[in-house]
Parts: sequence; structure tokens; C-alpha cells
Amino acid sequence: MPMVLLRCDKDIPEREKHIYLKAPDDDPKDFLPLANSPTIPGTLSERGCAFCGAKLVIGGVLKDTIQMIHGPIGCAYDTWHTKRYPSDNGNLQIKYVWSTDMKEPDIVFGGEKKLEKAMHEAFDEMPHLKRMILYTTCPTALIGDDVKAVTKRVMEARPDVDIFTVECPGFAGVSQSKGHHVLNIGWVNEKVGTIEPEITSEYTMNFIGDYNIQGDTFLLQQYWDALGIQVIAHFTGNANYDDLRGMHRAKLNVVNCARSAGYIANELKRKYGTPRLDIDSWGFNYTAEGIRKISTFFGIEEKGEALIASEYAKWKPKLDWYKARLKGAKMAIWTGGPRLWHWTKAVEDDLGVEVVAMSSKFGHEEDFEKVIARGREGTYYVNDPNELEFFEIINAIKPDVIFTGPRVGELVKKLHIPYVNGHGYHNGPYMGFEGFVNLARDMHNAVHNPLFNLARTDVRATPVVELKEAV
Ligand code: CFM
Repeated sequence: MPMVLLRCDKDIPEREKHIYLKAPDDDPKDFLPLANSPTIPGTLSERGCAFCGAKLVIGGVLKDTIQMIHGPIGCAYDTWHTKRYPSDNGNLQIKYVWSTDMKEPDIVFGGEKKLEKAMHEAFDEMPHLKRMILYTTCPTALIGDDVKAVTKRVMEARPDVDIFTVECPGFAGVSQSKGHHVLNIGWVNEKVGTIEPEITSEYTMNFIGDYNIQGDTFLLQQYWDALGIQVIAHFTGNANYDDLRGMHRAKLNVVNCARSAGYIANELKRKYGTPRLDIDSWGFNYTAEGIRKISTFFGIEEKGEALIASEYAKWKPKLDWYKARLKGAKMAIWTGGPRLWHWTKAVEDDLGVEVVAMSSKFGHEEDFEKVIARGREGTYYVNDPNELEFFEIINAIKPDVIFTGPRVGELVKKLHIPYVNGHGYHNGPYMGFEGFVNLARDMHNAVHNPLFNLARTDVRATPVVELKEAV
């Protein structure tokens, strides 16, 4: 029975198509969980909306750009301040968010005037900012505000500004995945090729799908600097708006998050012939493999090997210290999608950890193909999970640690199971060699945290201590 109907799903039997338990000798083509499909009525999904995929995941990372959200204030609030993507210029992108604050009369009479006013106000208030991304949301898309026309007027009135519009309201797709797609394609069609970057090295690449979560981009950038490779654009960790307009000039597109940003690499290949190279940026084996692939592409293999050797010398002993203490630990990964296939083999090979359950909010079937190929037998693979399923699976597999977000993390804490933030990290960065040691440290501290044993103790069963005695 490789597809599983959990007990909690007895009233929504359609969920069986979304949960797979890998058995020996399964042919994965027979048992791929259904993915990227609408959430089933009756199951409370954890997914984000399409607007969120565009704004929170990709556009909002840019460090010099006004993020104008044309919608009710909640759309801005709920995509602000919740993700840890720092920048080297004071974290403007984490501090600020802009909204047109649509109210009922605006919905009745139209919001274009309000939008135009808000755009001017934003540029007036922060005159050093000259770039803007404008997003529509469910209500402003439904009433048909012509945001492109407004943008055109504002750009005519302010010749020194550049504005990119993302028309991807929340309801536009089944999950945040749709927002990734819309932003990728819009950007390559409208903005790439509108600026010529300064070329400073014969080796140039774009690094696609790294969002500088707690400094991932800063960490990997040390490697590219050591190799003498110019990164024209990071899509979009610590990036400026204009960096991304020059992506057409790179000789190579290196893709980390294929789910959120594989699209732009494909389009750059089609339009400009730039080759696409996919790598995994977490884990020792994978990072080394990625550096090798990139170095081979540019014909600088020796430099690549020297970099790997010096990083191994520095970090491998530390990794091994944790490996000795983590070997055999059981881990669950409950994140968006790609980190399932990025991590399952990495933690197994580098740390001896067994991944026993994985769930993806918005991965596509392609992501499940990748993760099932890399994952272990006896592991659960769940698409678009609900909370009751989490609890039932926890009961079945009893993981030692769960990599997930704070919302689910706080829930599992009540079951006295430690969690590590699998989205924004606990104490990252987690990418690269040094980063994977950080991940190992956070996992170690979670698994061996003595507080969980204390928390498991039922204090009602311990002898009563008189208050007077205690003090
Ligand atoms: Fe790519 Fe990401 Fe992920 Fe993602 Fe995300 Fe994320 Fe994620 Mo949270 S871009 S798909 S939409 S690696 S925010 S930085 S951790 S769900 S697995």
C-alpha cells in the first residue's frame, strides 16, 4: 500500500493520492504523489497565496526597491517582516513595506487614483529610492484596476524611476508557486536586457534562487570571489533591481532553487542561449560537487579543487564532531518543496541522519520525482499537508527533530519534539560548508536539548515540595 489514507483523512479520501510511503522495489512512476493541484475542500492547507510567492519569496528580497502592494493592508502586513533575508545596506527590505491600504469605497469606485497618489508619495518620502515593484492583490485585480496604465503615467512624470508590475493576485494559482512563475517570466520579458552591466571578469554567472536567508548569499559569495567569478546578478539575495536587468550578459546561469526560479534560467537559455547548471548549495558533498561543476565550466578546475580542499580542512573536522553525535537521528522535513530534495541525501551522507518524513506545501511532481529518488524507503512523502496529518505521521514515525516553520514548530514543541526553523533557519546561514556546520550545530542542540526531557516530565507525579522549604 504505497499510497496511504491516514485515519484522520477518512472523510476526505481524496487525500490518499497525496501521501506516499516508499516501499522496497517501488517503481516511483507508479506512486508519485499528486502535486501542484488545488487544495481539497475539507483539508486546511498550509499554503501561501500566489501574490505571496511573488512578493515575499522573490521581489521583496531586493535591497533598493519600493515594494508597493496595491490592496488591503493585510496583504502588506502578512508579507512583511516574516522572512530573514538581510542585505549589506542596512536591511531596507526587511524594515519597510508600502501599501495603498484599499478600503470599501476604493473597491466600489476604483483604486487607480489612490494607487497613483501612493506611488508618488512613496518616491517623495524616500527620494533616494528610484525603483519599485508594484503588486496587485485579489481585490484590486477583481475590480480591474489598470495598474500598467498608472505605472506608465508615473514613469512619464518621473523619468529617473523604473517600475515593474506583477499582476499575480492571490487567487491566480493553487499556491505561492504561481507567483514565482509570474514574476520570473514577467521580469525576463520586460526588464532583462534593459541595462548593460559592467563586466570585470572573463568568468561571469548569475546565481539563481538564493535569497540570502540569514546570509547564505554572503557566505557563497566568498567562494565565487575566491574563484574570480563575477556574479552579475543574484536572483534575488542581496540584489539591486538593476543587477537583475543585466542578467543577459552572464555566461552561465547557476540554479539553486529550481522550483522558485528555474523558469528564468530556462527563459534566459531560450532568449540568450545561456546554459543552465543546477546545483545543491547545502551539504559538504553537494557544495563540493557544485563548485566542481562551475569550475569545470570555466576551465578553472585547479582553483576549484584548492578552494574545496581549504574549506574541508577548515570545516570537515567540525562537521564530523556533530556527525558522531547525530548519527541515526530521525528527522522530518516540512517545508515548501525543494529543501526536501536538497537536504534528504545531504544530511544522510554528511551527518548520518535518517529523514523519515517529508512534506511539501507547493512542490510540483518534478520535486517529488527528485526527492523520492534521493530519499529512503519507509519514508513518508506528503503533498500539501494538513495539521492532523502531521500529528498522525509524528505518532507513526517518532522523529527526533523536525525542520519546519515557526507555526508548525510551536505546535510540535507541545508534543515535546524539538524543531529547527527549516525556512528562515535558527542560527544560519546554512548553505555551503560553514553553513552546513551551523545546520548540524542547530540540529545537535535541538536533539540533545535537556529541556525537552524536563518538559516531558509530568510534574503532577513529582513529590509536592512545601513552598517554605523550597525558598
Ligand atoms: Fe525555494 Fe526558498 Fe524553498 Fe521557496 Fe519558501 Fe524559503 Fe521554502 Mo520557506 S524559495 S522553494 S517559497 S528554497 S520561503 S527560501 S524555505 S517554503 S523550500
